[in-house]
Amino acid sequence: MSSELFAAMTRSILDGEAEDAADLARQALAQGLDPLAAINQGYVPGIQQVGQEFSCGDAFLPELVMAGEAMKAAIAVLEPEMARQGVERSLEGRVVIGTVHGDIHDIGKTLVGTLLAAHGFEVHDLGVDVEVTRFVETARAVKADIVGLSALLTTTMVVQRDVIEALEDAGLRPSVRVMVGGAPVTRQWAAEIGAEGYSEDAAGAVQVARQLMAVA
Ligand code: B1M
Repeated sequence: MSSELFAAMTRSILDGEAEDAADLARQALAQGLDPLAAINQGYVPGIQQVGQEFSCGDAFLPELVMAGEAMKAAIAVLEPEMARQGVERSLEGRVVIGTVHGDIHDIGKTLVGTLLAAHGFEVHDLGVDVEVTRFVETARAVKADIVGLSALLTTTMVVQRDVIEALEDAGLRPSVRVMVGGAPVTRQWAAEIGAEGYSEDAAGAVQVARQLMAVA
């Protein structure tokens, strides 16, 4: 029963058990479950609960770290299958993606990058804590169509605006479109800073990236 498996996945994140999380991911693949459904219905509820407990003071940094590691262990098992499902697609566009300077949250950003690659985009993932200038230099070097900026902290989402301004100063706008995302980021914020694209999740990011290519 997939609901029992999803509940066990949630538990593995709450307990910060990376090996359990990875084993359950293997079981999901063996049962032919959609890897993205496993992430969204199994693991994400767990990490969201840990986040809530952390903000209320019911969980502490070590628990946050362990939950994050468990989440990454599960995604590492599921990622190849997500990538495999996207093979043999034509090139949809070039994306430079990263988590902005000051921010080391990489789970959501990596998920977005993996799904974009699985759907035919050439993805240049710069990792986390990426300096503003690095986004600009890479966008120029690879002739990016889209720059994707992830931010998970209210203190770092402002860096998304810095990157947009730096792209403008470098003369790369409007040929380079910008998509923003991350837990504190909203459609309203995207509009305020002049980002053409916003998505609240990874599947939506693929749709948004396609729309951005269509109007390019
Ligand atoms: Co941090 N953390 N964390 N954390 N952490 C949050 C974000 C927080 C909301 C927790 C809380 O208090 N409730 C809070 C931020 C509060 C705020 O700013 N208002 C917080 C804090 C405070 C911190 C520290 C400051 C804690 C400390 O040190 N005292 C610290 C900051 C470090 C830093 O970055 N400088 C910190 C550290 C960490 C860990 C390292 C322990 C770990 C990250 C591990 C890792 O990434 N390798 C961690 C974790 C795990 C979280 C929570 C619990 C989960 C984040 C996550 O991975 N979610 C998080 C609480 C929460 O978000 N509910 C929290 C799962 C992931 C699939 O979702 O990343 O949202 P998400 O990505 C989604 C969408 O947002 C969207 O699609 C993704 C997939 O569906 N999306 C995009 C993301 N990027 C996108 C880009 C796009 C489009 C869509 O286009 C380009």
